[in-house]
Amino acid sequence: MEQGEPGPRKKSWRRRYIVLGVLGALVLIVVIAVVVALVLRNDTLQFKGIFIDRCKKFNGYDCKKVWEAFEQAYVGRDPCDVPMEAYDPFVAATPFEPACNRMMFWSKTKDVVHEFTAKSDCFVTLEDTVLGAVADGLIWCGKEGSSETFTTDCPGWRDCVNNPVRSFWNRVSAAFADAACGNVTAMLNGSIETPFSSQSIFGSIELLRFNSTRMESLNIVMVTQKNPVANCTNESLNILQRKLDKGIQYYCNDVSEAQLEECSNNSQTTCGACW
Ligand code: N1C
Repeated sequence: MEQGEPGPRKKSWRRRYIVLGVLGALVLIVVIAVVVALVLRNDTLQFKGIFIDRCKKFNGYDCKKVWEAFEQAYVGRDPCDVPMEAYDPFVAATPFEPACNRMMFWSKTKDVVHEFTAKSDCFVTLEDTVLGAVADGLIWCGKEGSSETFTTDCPGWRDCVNNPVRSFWNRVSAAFADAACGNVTAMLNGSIETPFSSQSIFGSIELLRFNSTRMESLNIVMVTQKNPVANCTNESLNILQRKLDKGIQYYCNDVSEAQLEECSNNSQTTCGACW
């Protein structure tokens, strides 16, 4: 062996350092991945973030207070035991000015309605107000003994009636209908056999809260496709009329989807004068 060359002992130490270094780096990567996964999986933080961001798009609300009023309804509670009244504080924290003559209700036509209202600024749905916007399309629930918000494994419509999502929509729909004023529009689906259902939120809550001291008329827009299954002569609409406060005028128009599209594309159109 020549002088100055690393001996076998030195070589093995160097190898050990390298192995230790690689192992250390691997452990670090795993730790970082676990932390990132935990943060991303933190339902409460994610859900709250979406909620607050949506709330902030509306002026004049204390979004921290709005969030607290919302989460107290279901956090720490059995997710099958959240009545609609649990959201009373949330409704109290989100007062809104009703847009008389421009309020839009719907049943089984969510996509068509929002396609329509997104293009023309004429109508305001519940999801256009802070009341509905913060939770639109979301799922959430709590658990007894926990202060977290969960977004998976929450009870659905079939599991139990008093679940946090259903009770929320019941409560905010009631608040929206309580404020309905002037000439009100509702879009129903002419592609199903019973466009009006007494079990829907529209039929079981909103319609029953329409009040003739504030409202003048209810204008049903029956959205029809090429081969409509139902139109304004549909029997279910007789039930609707019977349930409507007597002082409110009832009208119904069959409007094709193509016609609706034309209405929303036509910027000259004055609001509501399209059908
Ligand atoms: O049960 P629905 O319709 O008749 O409820 C619609 C009715 C509308 O007029 C809205 O004002 O009630 C209000 N509303 C919402 O704004 C809303 N956004 C999202 C009711 N439900 C809403 N969602 C979800 O759609 C919610 O999860 C609920 O269960 C469905 C109701 O849809 P539907 O049966 O077509």
